[in-house]
Amino acid sequence: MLIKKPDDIKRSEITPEQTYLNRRNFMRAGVLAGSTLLTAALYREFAVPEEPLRQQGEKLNVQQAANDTVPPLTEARTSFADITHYNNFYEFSTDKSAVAYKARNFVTRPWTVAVEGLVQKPKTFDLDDLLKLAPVEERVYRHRCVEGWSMVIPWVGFPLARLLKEVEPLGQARYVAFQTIYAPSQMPNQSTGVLDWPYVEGLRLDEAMHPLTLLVSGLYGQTLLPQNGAPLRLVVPWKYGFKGIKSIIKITLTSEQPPTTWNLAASDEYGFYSNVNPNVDHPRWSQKRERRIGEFGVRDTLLFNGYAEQVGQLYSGMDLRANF
Ligand SMILES: Nc1nc2c(c(=O)[nH]1)N[C@H]1C(S)=C(S)[C@@H](COP(=O)(O)O)O[C@H]1N2
Ligand SMILES: [Mo]
Repeated sequence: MLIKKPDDIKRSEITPEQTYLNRRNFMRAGVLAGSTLLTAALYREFAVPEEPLRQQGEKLNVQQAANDTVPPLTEARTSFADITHYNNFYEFSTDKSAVAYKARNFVTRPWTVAVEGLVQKPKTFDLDDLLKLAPVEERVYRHRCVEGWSMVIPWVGFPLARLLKEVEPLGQARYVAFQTIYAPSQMPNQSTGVLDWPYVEGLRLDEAMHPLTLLVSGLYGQTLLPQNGAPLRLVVPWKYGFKGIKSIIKITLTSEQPPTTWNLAASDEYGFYSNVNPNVDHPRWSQKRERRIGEFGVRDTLLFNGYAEQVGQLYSGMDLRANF
């Protein structure tokens, strides 16, 4: 297999997660995957109709960030068009440019989010009640995908801590598990073995309670479009993008470290922590640099994606190579 340096990578070629998947599917089918070309051909989706030109969400009543926990970003925001048409959402497609179209009819109402497990007051929230309970604010964060690209996104959301406090975690709770909706009639790839479904993710409780950790319901002042994880997704800005699980229906407080989809798929490549770290390479490629979507050239990747001052102490004393 051909591994390229980030400098050589063109947008359409950054697909290591997908390369892995193809390998797995080939193995399942009893065929040996030898060439990237062949695997790309397998997944190329022909006949993807033209995308709707101007998809818009509903305008949100957004407050300015209420506190000084959010480091100000001077880097340019990625365009709305790129944020909404360059997506990883494998339930719909493994082709980043096809997700927007394939997800366009995804139904996001009515929607409930169950918060349960080791909590005093388990509750299933209707999404609109949940959003009333927690006023949303704008948070401009860097977004770094493990594949080597990044964006700057003005998310709209509220701290996950606000929801967790509402249900009162018990003393034994040490982790938070998240689950995406399972709706194979709407999500075509859930009828395939491309990943184990439903998509699941997890955080340590202190990571989940950190003021930078958001539940997101919008971006650029509008409700999320389906391709970005409508109606509610997680955003953890110091971790690789795959931790930002989309279209969440269940949140469970646990005492044991919960399974995560990418760790289940390839435990040697994707760990539980998945903190952005230029000093710990992925086994098949470097994490030292990244390509900012919409810009030419590459940038240096920052430790904890530039949020070390805010979150570094969560990992003091931990070996970040062993806990990748
Ligand atoms: N349910 C679900 N959540 C998911 C994914 C997915 O395939 N399914 N992809 C992840 C990955 S790899 C990334 S980089 C981000 C992409 O979010 P965006 O499309 O809003 O930029 O979503 C993450 N959340
Ligand atoms: Mo990603």
